[in-house]
Amino acid sequence: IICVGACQPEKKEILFPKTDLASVPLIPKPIKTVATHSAFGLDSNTVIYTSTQDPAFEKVGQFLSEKIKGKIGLDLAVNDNNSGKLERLIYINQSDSADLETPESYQLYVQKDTIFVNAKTAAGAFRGIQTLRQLIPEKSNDTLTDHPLWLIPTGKIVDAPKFEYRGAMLDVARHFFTVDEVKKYIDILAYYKYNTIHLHLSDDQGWRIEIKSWPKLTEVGAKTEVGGGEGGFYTQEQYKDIVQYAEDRHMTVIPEIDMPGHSNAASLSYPFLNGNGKSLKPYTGTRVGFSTFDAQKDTVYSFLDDVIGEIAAITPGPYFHAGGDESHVTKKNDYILFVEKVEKLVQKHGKKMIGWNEIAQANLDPSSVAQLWNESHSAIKAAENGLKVILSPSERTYVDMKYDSISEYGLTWAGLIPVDVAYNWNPETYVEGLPRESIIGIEAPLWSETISNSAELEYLAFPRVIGIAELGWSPAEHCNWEEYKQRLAQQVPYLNQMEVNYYPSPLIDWK
Ligand code: TNX
Repeated sequence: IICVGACQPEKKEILFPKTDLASVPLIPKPIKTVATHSAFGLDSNTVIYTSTQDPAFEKVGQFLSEKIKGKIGLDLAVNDNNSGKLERLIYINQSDSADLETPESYQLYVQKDTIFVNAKTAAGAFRGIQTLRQLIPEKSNDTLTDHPLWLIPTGKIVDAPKFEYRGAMLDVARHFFTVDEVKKYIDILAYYKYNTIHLHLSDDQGWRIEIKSWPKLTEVGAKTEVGGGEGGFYTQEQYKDIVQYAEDRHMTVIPEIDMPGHSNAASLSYPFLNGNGKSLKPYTGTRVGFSTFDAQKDTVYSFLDDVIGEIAAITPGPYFHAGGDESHVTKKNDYILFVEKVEKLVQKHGKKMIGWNEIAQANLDPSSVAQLWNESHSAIKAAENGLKVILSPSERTYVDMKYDSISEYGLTWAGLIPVDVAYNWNPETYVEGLPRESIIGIEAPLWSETISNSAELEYLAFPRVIGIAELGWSPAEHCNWEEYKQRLAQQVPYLNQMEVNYYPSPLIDWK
């Protein structure tokens, strides 16, 4: 017998199958899970309530309601005092409990009639509801009743991120990606608890963001991309729209303008910027390291003051990424001078600078951050100078590398990266000599020389970025390939629902 709603107490015997919270294929795996083997029956009488003090909590409740509707079709009211009997309740609660140690920590208690999501901040509640989304089965238990119930296993989850920074980078310069394509990527990243999306907005092949004080950057510099396609750019309004979409998912956008190298598109637009002495032509190939800004000219720095200022003004996050990689035609002294001056400009506009690991050659402020991609010794040097480090070791996290010899897209210079290689490493100990306290987190860069639309992006990103999400969030002792690959196999319903063109790696027994 199953009783819903108006059952008499004496008849209230609910024969739910035994559940096991600990065997739901959650990714990233939470710190602690305790199963109590009963079930919360999510149904049309369920309502969502949130702590009312903070409107950001209500938005988290609305986000959950929308995603539940998208997944199983149920339309749950949020903070609606007229919605009846409060039979089954999801309560998203602001809590100052000392157990919630970081802003993104959360606790999830699933009881028979009530689910509590406790968090100190709305960001923590947002991470918590991603776990809850993953606990909701695709199928209702409609063999028992014509009133469908989606059974959520009861128990308790206590969770917090390993790293404060969990990023994915998208190169929209080599090939342009539309606002909708970027949003789709962000939405999937949020499901796996990423909190940062880094947009590589300029390179030799194209300039991708409107700068009102220097209009030729987009009139000229945005019209090209790898392979000769039409390129494109985001207006400032479109960029703000992406920032808002990310913010709604408690994700930070980090804009990157790559310099002094990787700057052909900018110099083509304004030739006074050019410092390599050669004549300028649009570039649609995939070589690197041939362009540079002129580090000796004051006008270059006033240009950059405007560019950084305009972008900083529409970027709420704390960082501005100034690139700094592969400046092979910039003299070493010029490079150092340039990076140090750009750091000051970034700070003038209220941001902290991030740069690729080459920036460690300069004398930088400890508020700046070095992003390791190819030289461990640079990351160690940066840490010795008090900088924090983001880990993106190319042989593990470069999801633009091919998976294997039959991969359709991707490059190979950092090696082939099958799904297990991208997962099987420990960021906390990977770089020998780099102190744990210096590491703020990890990032998976997706360079776009070989990809130009969502389907191709997804082929390279998925499933590898899902594993990197777990490495960024879960304690090392929970990261085990043999066990992880079973959970990964069970992401198929979600990936199918999102119409994600993931690479069906033969290493995984896909469900
Ligand atoms: C190296 S990684 C680059 C990029 C390329 C990438 C291709 C880095 C900081 N620079 O310019 O797109 O390799 O994998």
